[in-house]
Formats: sequence, C-alpha cells, structure tokens
Amino acid sequence: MSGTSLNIKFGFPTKQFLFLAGLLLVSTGLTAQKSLKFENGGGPSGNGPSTSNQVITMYNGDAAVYSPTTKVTYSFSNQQYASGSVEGTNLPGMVFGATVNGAGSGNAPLANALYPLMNSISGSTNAHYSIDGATPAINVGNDYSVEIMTISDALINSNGSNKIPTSSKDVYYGDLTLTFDRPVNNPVVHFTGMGGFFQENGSAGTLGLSSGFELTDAYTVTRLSGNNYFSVSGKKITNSAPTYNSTTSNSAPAASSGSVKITGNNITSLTFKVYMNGDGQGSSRWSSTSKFNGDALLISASLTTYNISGNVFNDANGMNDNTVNGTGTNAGGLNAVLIDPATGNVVAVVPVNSNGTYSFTNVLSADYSIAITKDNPVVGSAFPGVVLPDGWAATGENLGTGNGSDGTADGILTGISLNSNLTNANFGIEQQPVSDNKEETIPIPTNHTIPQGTLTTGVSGSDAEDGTLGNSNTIVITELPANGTMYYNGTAVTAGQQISGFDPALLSFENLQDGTRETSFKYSFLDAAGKQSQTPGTYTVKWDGALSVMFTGVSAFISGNQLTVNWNTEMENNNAYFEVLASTDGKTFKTIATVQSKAPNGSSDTQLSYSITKGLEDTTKIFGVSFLFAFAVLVSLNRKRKLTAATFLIAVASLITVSCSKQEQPEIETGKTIFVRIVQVDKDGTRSTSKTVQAVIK
Ligand SMILES: [Ca+2]
Ligand SMILES: [Ca+2]
Ligand SMILES: [Ca+2]
Repeated sequence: MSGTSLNIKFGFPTKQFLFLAGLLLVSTGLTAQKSLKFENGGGPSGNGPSTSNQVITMYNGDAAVYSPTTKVTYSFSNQQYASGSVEGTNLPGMVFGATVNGAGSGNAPLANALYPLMNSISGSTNAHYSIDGATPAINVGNDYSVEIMTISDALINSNGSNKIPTSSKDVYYGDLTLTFDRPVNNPVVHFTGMGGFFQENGSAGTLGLSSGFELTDAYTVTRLSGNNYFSVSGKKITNSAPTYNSTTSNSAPAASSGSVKITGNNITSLTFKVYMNGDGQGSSRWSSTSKFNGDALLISASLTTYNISGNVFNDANGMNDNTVNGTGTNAGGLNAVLIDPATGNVVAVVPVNSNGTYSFTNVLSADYSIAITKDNPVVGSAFPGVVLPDGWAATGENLGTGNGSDGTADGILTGISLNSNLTNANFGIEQQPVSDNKEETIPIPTNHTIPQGTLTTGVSGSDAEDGTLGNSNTIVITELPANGTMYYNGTAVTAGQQISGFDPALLSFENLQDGTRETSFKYSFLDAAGKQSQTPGTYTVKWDGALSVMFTGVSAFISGNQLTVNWNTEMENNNAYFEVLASTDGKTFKTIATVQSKAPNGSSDTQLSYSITKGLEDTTKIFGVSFLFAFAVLVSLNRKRKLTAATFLIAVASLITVSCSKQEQPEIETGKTIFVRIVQVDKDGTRSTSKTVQAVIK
C-alpha cells in the first residue's frame, strides 16, 4: 500500500462499513488455499552419500499423504566431475546425503540423512520461506528437504593443489532435475543453506564457497522470500553475499536460504544447472587431501491446492442465449469428475447435489477438465466418457457466469488452469424432445407417386421444458425414405432439413419402388435448446398392396402405317401381363393389345424390354368411326403417295408440334394425336399404370 492511502472519513455510515467488512471476510474465506509439502515420511529414510534418484511423496500439510499421490523425483545428470575425479573418493561432484568432514583426519564425506528436517543445517527460520500464501506455511522444525552436497574436493588435484582459483564463479558441476509424476502449475522451490566454508588445518584461513543454481526451462523464476543474500536474477538463484559461510544470515559472510516460485502451467520437470562459487578469501585452496569439503544444502518443493465449485443447470434454451444458465439440477443423479487432461485419468469424483451444486476441495494446482456423468468412474483410471441420464443432453459448459462456452457441448468443461480458487465451473443440460411415431394408410399409389394433398397426418410430441409439440414447432427430417423420393411443397427434401409449421398436405413422394407396401421417413422435433429427440419419430405411409412393375422408357411412334409402342420394366414382381392402351383425347383409353410378361414366373430384378407394333387400320377398328376419322389423313398419306411432299410435311409438322408439348394442353384438338399408356396386371389382379405418352410421327 505504499504511496497510497485509504481516505476513510469519520462520518462513514456504519451499516455500509459493516457490509464491506462482511464482504472482506467472505472473500478471505474463498481464497483459502492449501499447501502440499515435504513432510515426515514422505522421503527416503536412510543416509548417503548416494547418486541414486531420490523420490519424495507430497504430503497434505497435515502429515497425511496427498491424494491422488503426487511425487517429485530428484536426479543428477551431466556430472562434470565424474566418479573418481573427485580427490580422495570415488564420488562425482554432486551427491545426495553427504556432508563436510572437517576433522582433518578423514578424506571422505560424512554420511548425512538423505531427507533431513529443514532446520538441520544453516539456522534458517520459517520467515525465510514462503509458499505463495498457501497454508500451512513452511515450518523448518516440521518440514523436510532433500540434502545435496556439491563437493569442493572436485576442484583440487590429488596432491592438494587447486585446479582453478578459489575466486572462481559459476563453476559448472552438472544438472539437478526435479521431475513431477503429473503436470503441476507454479511449483515453489525452497533452498536452505546455500553456502559453506573450508578451513585449513591449524590456520585461520577460511575460504567461503557457495552453490548457485540456474533454471534451464522456459519458466519464470520469482523470488518469494529469503534472507538478504538470497537473490534471484533472471533464472539464476544465488547467494549474493560478498563472502560466504554456512549460516543463513543478513551479515556476510553468510549462507542464503529462501523460496522461489516457478511460474508455468503443466510443468513436469525443472532442471537446474548447479554451480560452485568461491569468495577467494582466507584459504588458498578449495579443500585439502586430509579433509572432505563442499557445500551441503537442502532443496525442497511445495505445491498449492485450490478449490473448484460449480453448478449443473437445467438450461431449457441451451446456448440460444449464448449463456450456460437455468435452474440447478442433478437430473436425478450425477457426479462431477475431475480429469487430468494430460493422461485422461480421473483425479477425483464428487456428487452433484440435487440443487446442481458441486465442489472439489484441495485440488493440486494444475490443468484440468471437469465432466459430469451419471456413472461413478474409478479414480486413477481413464475417464470412460460422459453418460447423462436417459433423455438428457448437454447444452454447453462454461467457466464463469458470462456469455460463451468452451466450444463443444459435450458434458466436459475443458481448459481449466487451476491457479486460484475457481467458482462457476458450470454445465448446462436439458431434456430432449420426444417425437411420436405417426402412421397413415392411403390407397395404393398410382404411377409410384403420392401427390401433394394426399396426407393429412400431422406430427406430435412433447418436451419436458417446452410442453406439447405439434405441427407449429420445428422438425428436422433425420432420415429420408429408403424406397422413393420425398418432396415438401414441391422441393426434394434433404436429410437434416428443418421444416417449420409442418403441413402434411405439402408432402409428396415419387419413384416409390415396386414391391413395397409403405414408405417412411424419420423426424425429430427441435426443442427450445435446439436439441433433437434421442430417438426420432418414424412417419409411415402405408397402402393396401404392393407396388409392382416399375416402368421406364415408355414411348410410342407412328411410322408408315403402323403404331409401335416400346417400354421397359426395371423389375417385375408377380407380374402376369401388360395391356397396351391408346386414346385420342388422353382421357378415354381402350386396350389395343395384351402382352405376356417375359419374366420367368412373372418376377425379375433385371431390365426387360417390350415392344409391339400394330397396323393403324387394325387399331382404328377398336375405336370405331371417330378414331378412324382421326387417322384418315395419315392413312391417305400412306396410301396416296402421289400427294405432294409439301402437304405431307404440313401434316407431320402439326403432329410433331402437339407431341413435343410437355403437358396435355386442353386446346389440343382431339383426333390429331394418339396417347398411349401401359397397364401392368399382377397375377393377383392388381393393376398399375405407366405414365401416358404421345405417339410421335417418324
Ligand atoms: Ca441458456
Ligand atoms: Ca465442452
Ligand atoms: Ca427440452
């Protein structure tokens, strides 16, 4: 608060003041966060020296193992002073669990606990450490740390002479890596007692020496606390005292102790370069052949846990308002599942209360997804997926009460980076509409077509949030007929097409397949949340009998004195025979020929072709006088070839004009053309009729 001041006047209303004070208390409660630390029993129990990896299990700040189990592994690599190169020993330059042997009679390290209390060396106090506001704080009399020795005998030769001057800085010893067994956010690392000294036998000459560290990863290092000489510059963590010794102090010579925060998400390891520094004072050597010397220090880590809470809402309008909101619900029984997105494994499971609220407490700072499901997945196993109660669908998930969502409505809230207590990790769900099955029976369609205006049956359904559903609501055509083409208001319907204000009279069908007795499509209502039914409704149109032969290529022409009619069938089913019908007005047809089916036993699934040719004179006998009159001109043309070509062309031109007309125009004069159609008769007497064509003149 330096440089600013709160200007609270004495006349400040008491009620408002109390209200504000209450808010402060509430917010303090919400921001409580807990620490995971190195505690008694969390690390190895033996002594070094050792170069083996050291594994520490994080404790919960109350002497219990944190669940799910979270571990940190310490390892050395890139040792610059390999085993055997350190004067007097077979040790490398850095080891766990060793300390100075200054008695002058032992050129070997003294064994030290691999995992001692933080107050075992250097005299640091609780105040030197911070865990970024979490509780409980570091207690040096209760918390533990990993002991490391950087051996200064690595810097002397076997005859005791220095390899490098004692004023050397940043002498690289190798790397120390802390590996987390699951990704973590913003770990805090505590350094205890960076600093030591070497004293020559029988001499007051004392060299100060101190380890230093430099993070090699792309994270930010921030000094949280420490004695005056605990310094962070960039990614370097050093003892900045001008001269060193082994006691944490604000007066040089001194060791340094303190805490740094490593800012980063999804951190799985931290690698530090380890350096030795000499202050160039007192002794002219780093060590001697009769002593074992170096810097024994402690390094521990702590992590922070936070709380996550949220709501499951019955969100009747889904994301149509771009907001995950509504009335709290657990849909009769839901769990909230915390998931590690790196592995997909379940971290924790808590029930969703009947009012939709849920909360996770004491969750390790890391990245997460949260899912809701009616199942109870196993912690530590892969999350098997969201299963909502029957009839419920996810409408969206959002962190916070504002607009928007995580982009995919799937019952999983993704992208949670837990670096503070989080509230309103919210889910929207709602009940899907029910779409009823519908059925209507009609007469057997002719020409494989059900025209508009035939059907009268509407759609119906219901929705838990929206109420009764009917023609006035929006439906989606989810599945098209398998045996024909469906049209709505004259336009072919596509799968997924939405129809608002459904009118069954606007439905029509074409190309209905032979042999079928019904056609159907599937539909679903869209409810206010934009969700469809879990099971679509089936709209079925039935007729009393099977459609049989499907005609294609029906054509007729007049050539010379003869009428020829051609047609194909794509398949035949129980077919008996065909009748060829002709008409002069397109209304009154008479049978001019009967043709037996070519299909064995009347059934075939391959194309069959038929053709008949009749003399026009024979044909006219069937129709009597008026038809005979109709063809008088044509007949005379063929008989009296002496007529001029011009006359012939005029007559032909008038016939072609009529036959090319696409529709049966009422103004066409009867007697100037011939209409032909085929009727197919099943063995059971069922009749179906081809389209009608006009004969053309060739
Ligand atoms: Ca909404
Ligand atoms: Ca989602
Ligand atoms: Ca609904």
